[in-house]
Amino acid sequence: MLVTGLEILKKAREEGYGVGAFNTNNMELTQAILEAAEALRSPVILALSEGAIQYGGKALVGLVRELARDARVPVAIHLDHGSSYESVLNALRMGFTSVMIDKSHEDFETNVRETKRVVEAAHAVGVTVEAELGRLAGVEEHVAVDEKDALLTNPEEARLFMERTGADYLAVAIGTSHGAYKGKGRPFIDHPRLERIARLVQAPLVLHGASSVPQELIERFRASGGEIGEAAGIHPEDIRKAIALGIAKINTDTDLRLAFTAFVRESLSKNPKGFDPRKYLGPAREAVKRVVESRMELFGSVGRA
Ligand code: TD3
Ligand code: ZN
Repeated sequence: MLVTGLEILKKAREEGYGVGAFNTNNMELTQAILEAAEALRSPVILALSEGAIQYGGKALVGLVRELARDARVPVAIHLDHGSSYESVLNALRMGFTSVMIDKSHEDFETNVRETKRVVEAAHAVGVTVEAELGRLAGVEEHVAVDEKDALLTNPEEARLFMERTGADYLAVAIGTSHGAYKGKGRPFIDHPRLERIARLVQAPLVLHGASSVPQELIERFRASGGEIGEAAGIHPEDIRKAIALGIAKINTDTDLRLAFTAFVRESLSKNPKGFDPRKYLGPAREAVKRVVESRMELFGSVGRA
């Protein structure tokens, strides 16, 4: 059933588990995410970026909406990294039940003003809002403290930001970054900072750039001819700890892309004579479903639907 983002996330923060926001841009990814959620009785958030909406258009949004409505678990359809008021309004018109406005690259006052404007519009039609404070650049462990401070979310500012904007959930910068290269070895995560933020902000907190980039998937990707450098993601233990401290929404895109692509590659190279798309998209869909299931186990959302 289709619900707002806050409906799912409020319960998650209160009860101390995390819910995955998984990015989709086609039918197979959408099915894999929803099949995993139903199999494990987990609430789930389907995230579409502006790029995904542009790529898939009405066909994709219609499919996502239809499948989310029919799902036997709570599902929110979420605009990921909305870049403008217009983009958010467009998502509201298309029936999204959760929107993100990302003005984290603007100064504090602009971020407050723009976020507030979006909150008013979204709340007027019963949709809940994610905002972001701090910059999601990859921050290395050895970076000087004051340099980190300029990039990562300031706890006192976070409290003020949420008070002034009325946003429903907050994306924080605590060391993660988007993509398959999050740092050397075990990428740095600032748990003490998260703990301070969570003490001042009662709203559900959001972790972007949370993919774990499993070594097994990297090896599979390479074995089938894929080329990738020194990839590294967030250690599962670091995610578990972040959830215990107040993270309720965990964004995962890269892990799904890696799984999907590795299995498409593998299927194509195993059967060079084949040309039936179902024969290589089917195994990729199954692989994504397994990744989503293992993320749900890690987040603790299994059986919460
Ligand atoms: O917002 N997103 C998804 C879009 C970013 C492009 O990958 C995330 O925070 C996902 O982060 P990750 O770790 O999967 O790249
Ligand atoms: Zn993100």
